[in-house]
Amino acid sequence: MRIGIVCYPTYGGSGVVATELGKWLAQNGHQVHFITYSQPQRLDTINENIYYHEVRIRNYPLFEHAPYELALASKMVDVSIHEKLDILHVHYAIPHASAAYMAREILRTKGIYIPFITTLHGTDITLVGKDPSYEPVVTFSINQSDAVTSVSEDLKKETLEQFTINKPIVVIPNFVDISRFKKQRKDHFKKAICPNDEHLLVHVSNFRKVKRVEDVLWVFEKINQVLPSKLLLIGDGPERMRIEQLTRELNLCDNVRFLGKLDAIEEVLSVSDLFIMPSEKESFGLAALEAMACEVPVISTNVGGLPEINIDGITGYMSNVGDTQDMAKNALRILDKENLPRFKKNALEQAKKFDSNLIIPKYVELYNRILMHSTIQE
Ligand code: GMT
Repeated sequence: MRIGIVCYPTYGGSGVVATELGKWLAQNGHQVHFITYSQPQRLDTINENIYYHEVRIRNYPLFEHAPYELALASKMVDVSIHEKLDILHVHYAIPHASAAYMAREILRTKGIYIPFITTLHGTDITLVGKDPSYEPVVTFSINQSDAVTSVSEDLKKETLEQFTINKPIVVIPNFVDISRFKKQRKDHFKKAICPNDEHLLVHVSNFRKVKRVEDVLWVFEKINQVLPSKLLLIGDGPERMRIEQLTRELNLCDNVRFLGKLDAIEEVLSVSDLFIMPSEKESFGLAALEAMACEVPVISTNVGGLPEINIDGITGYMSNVGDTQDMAKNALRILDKENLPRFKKNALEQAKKFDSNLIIPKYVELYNRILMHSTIQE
């Protein structure tokens, strides 16, 4: 199959899922064409089946806002024709689904039918998508998609509650490459960060408000009063400055390190004891799944799709949003040396259920189904 993948190339779950999906498809003999405005963060391997097409936005003094969606739709048309694509798969509804709709309709006027699949990831529905400034276009383009997928049961439910949807939504959860995300021996690294055998806690996100990174610090502060620990914060984003400031105010600078947009996250996860995800909203929680694959238990909130991956009392614990007292209490329970090995083992067992080799074939199956169907409909 020749598949066009459209995604955000930035540090965020939807881009990671799209890129890892494309890499797996390419390794399994499909031809994959990434269409984005810059090289996706995780597109770090060379494969003869992977192509990258950059969307160039031509600016003009008249434009206060560059018309990205038009440039993207035009690029999709161009790539579809010249690379003879079979299908387009767009990740994150805004503006990718409406650009795909436009591309499909332009191609239709040229006698070509390229179906498109929209994967809903989270904030495209739960935060941005339902804003009245986008809602009519989001509803329309979801309904016009040839197929729609969501990354959790909860996101499907929320989409059906918030929008008037007349298309079936197929749930295909996030997945993890367990050959990459696995516990590695990195003792030297652990020793450098935790010279006195402290426990190592970790958080990975794009530092947006919805991630509530300040709660990570409040939880850490409480844990650290009882159990000497270190905290690594991976990622970057709009909240970073505020979090740095809070770290100073809480007098935690000696025990907290900001590592920025790290590529080899699995190396840090390999030496971590606990992952903290105190999000206000989280449609799935890919970063938590990657941690679990590296045998790291999870302290999370109980929102969105998190209960679908973090099993309370088994792979970690869940608390209400903002209840940092409960999160710290649960964290100490996990870090107890009697309990930690069991939680680590359970985290890995749970992650294995989301192995890419088990989940990604569901996308391939969907592509085949849509292609069969759209040939008949043409
Ligand atoms: O907030 C992020 O981490 C990025 C965001 C995105 O769409 O880029 O992630 C969403 O998609 C991920 C992949 O499907 C999910 O694992 C995340 O839970 C989801 N984030 C939110 O719902 C806040």
